[in-house]
Amino acid sequence: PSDAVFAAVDLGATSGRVITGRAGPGKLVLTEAHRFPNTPVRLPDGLRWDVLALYQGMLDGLRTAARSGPIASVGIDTWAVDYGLLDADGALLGLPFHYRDSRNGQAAEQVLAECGAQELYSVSGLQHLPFNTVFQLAAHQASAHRGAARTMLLIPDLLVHWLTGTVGAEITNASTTGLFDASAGTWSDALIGRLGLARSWFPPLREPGDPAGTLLPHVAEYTGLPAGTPVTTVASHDTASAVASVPAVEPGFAYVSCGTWSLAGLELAAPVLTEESRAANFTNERGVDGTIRYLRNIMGMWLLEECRRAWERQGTAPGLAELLADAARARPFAALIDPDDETFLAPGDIPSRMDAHLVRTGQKPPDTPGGYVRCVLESLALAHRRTLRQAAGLAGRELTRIHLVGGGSRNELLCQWTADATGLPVTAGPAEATALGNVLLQARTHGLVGDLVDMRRLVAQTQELRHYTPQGDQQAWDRAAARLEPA
Ligand code: LRH
Repeated sequence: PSDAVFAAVDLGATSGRVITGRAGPGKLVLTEAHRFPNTPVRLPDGLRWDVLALYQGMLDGLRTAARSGPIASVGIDTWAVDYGLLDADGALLGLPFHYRDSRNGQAAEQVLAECGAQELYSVSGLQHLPFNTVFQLAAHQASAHRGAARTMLLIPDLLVHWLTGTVGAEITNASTTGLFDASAGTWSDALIGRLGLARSWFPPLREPGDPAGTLLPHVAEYTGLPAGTPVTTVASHDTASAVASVPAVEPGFAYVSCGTWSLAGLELAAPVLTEESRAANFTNERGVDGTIRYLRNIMGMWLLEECRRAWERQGTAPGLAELLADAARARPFAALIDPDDETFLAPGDIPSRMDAHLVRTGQKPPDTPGGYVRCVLESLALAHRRTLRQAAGLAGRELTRIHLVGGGSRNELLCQWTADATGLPVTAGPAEATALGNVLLQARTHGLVGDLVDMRRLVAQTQELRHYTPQGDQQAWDRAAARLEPA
C-alpha cells in the first residue's frame, strides 16, 4: 500500500493524547482519537505522576484508534528525564516522581561534590537542570527502596514495557539522563560507576526505528488491536520528535520547540562540550539519526498556563483570547523577567513569584492579568533571542530563520515578538510537531517516508504554516534585552 495509519501516543505534562496519523508519499494527516488529562498528584512524600491513569488513558485511546481501522504500529513519546524503577519481579517501585518535585536540590549538590560539574559535562554534555535523572537517582539512593531496584525505565520505555513486555532504553531520551556519553552515544559506564549506581539498571539502548516488540495478549484483547501489532521505537523524547518534524527545507535552521517548555537551539552533527558551552548551560541531547539537539531549556508556556491556573483558583480568570487581547494592548516592556529563575519551576502561585522577582530587580509588578501575560510573552521572546544568539556563537553558526513549532506556535504574539526581538523571520507551525514526528518515524520504519530531509519536506508540504517577518522598533528590543543582561 502507498500509505498506512499509525497510532502515536504523545504524553505531555498536562495532557495525554492518542493520535492516528495517515502517512505516505505526499500525505500526512493527523486525527485525535482520545485526549485525557495528566494530573500530577501531591502525596506526603512528594509530587508524583499518576502513571496508572496515563497507562489507562493510553489503552482507552488505542481502543478508540483500533475502531477507526487498521493500525500498522504504535509509538510512544513523553516528556524526558523521569523514570520508574522495577524490582527483580518486574514490579514498579512506587509512583514516578515529577521533575517539578523539590527533592532533588540536595542530591544534585552531592553528585556535583562527587563528580564535579566539568567532568559531568565533558561526558554527558547535558545542561544543568536540578531534575536531571542522575540527580533524581541520587535522591532515590537515599530512600528505603534502595536495594530493591533492578531496572530503570524512562517513562516512554516503561509504557512500552507494559504494552509489550520488552525492556529497552530509547536513545534520544537516554541522552537526557546525565548518565549517557554524548560523544560515544552509549551509556556512560564511567559515570554510572563513579556515582555508585548499578550498570545492570540501564537496559540496552534502542534507536528510533528499532522494533520494540508486539502487544501482549491482554493488551491486544482490551484495545481490540490485532495480537501481532508491532510497537515501533520512535524518538521517545517529545522534543526529539518535535525537532524531527521541523519543516525546514534549508539546512542550518534554528528552532524553538514551544510547549510547557521552550527548547531553543540548533541541530548539529557533533556535540559541543567546551567549557564556554557548559558555562552557558547548553545541552547536547541526541536526536534522530545521531544528530545533536544543541539547545537550552527556557521556562516556556508553563509560566502563562500556571498564571491562568492561579487566577482560576482565585475565580478571576479571563479567557485566553481576552487575556491575549489585553496583553497586546498593555504597555510594552513595562516589566521583564528572567524566565529561567528557578523560583518559577515548582507549581504554585506564579503571579506572586513574578511580583517578588520584579520587586527584587527594581521593577513595578503589573496591575492587570493582561500586564502579566505581556510580561511573560515579551520575556520569553527575549529569552529566545538570547538563547539562539548564544547557541549560534558557541556552535559557530549563522542564524537565518527560526522555526517555532509546538503548541506555542498558535500564540501569534509570541511568534511576532520572537521575530521582532531576534530580527529574524519566524516560520510558525506545525503545532502538532511532536505527534507528527512520532508518526513520521513509524512511517519511515515501514518504508513509506525517506530520511530526515524527506520527513521535513513532507511536513512543509502538508502542514499549515504561518510566516512572521520582524516589525516594529528593533532598538526598543535591544534596550529591553540590555535590561536583562547581568550588570
Ligand atoms: C519537554 C521536555 C523537555 C525536558 C522536560 C523535562 O516536554 O521533554 O525537553 O527538558 O520536558
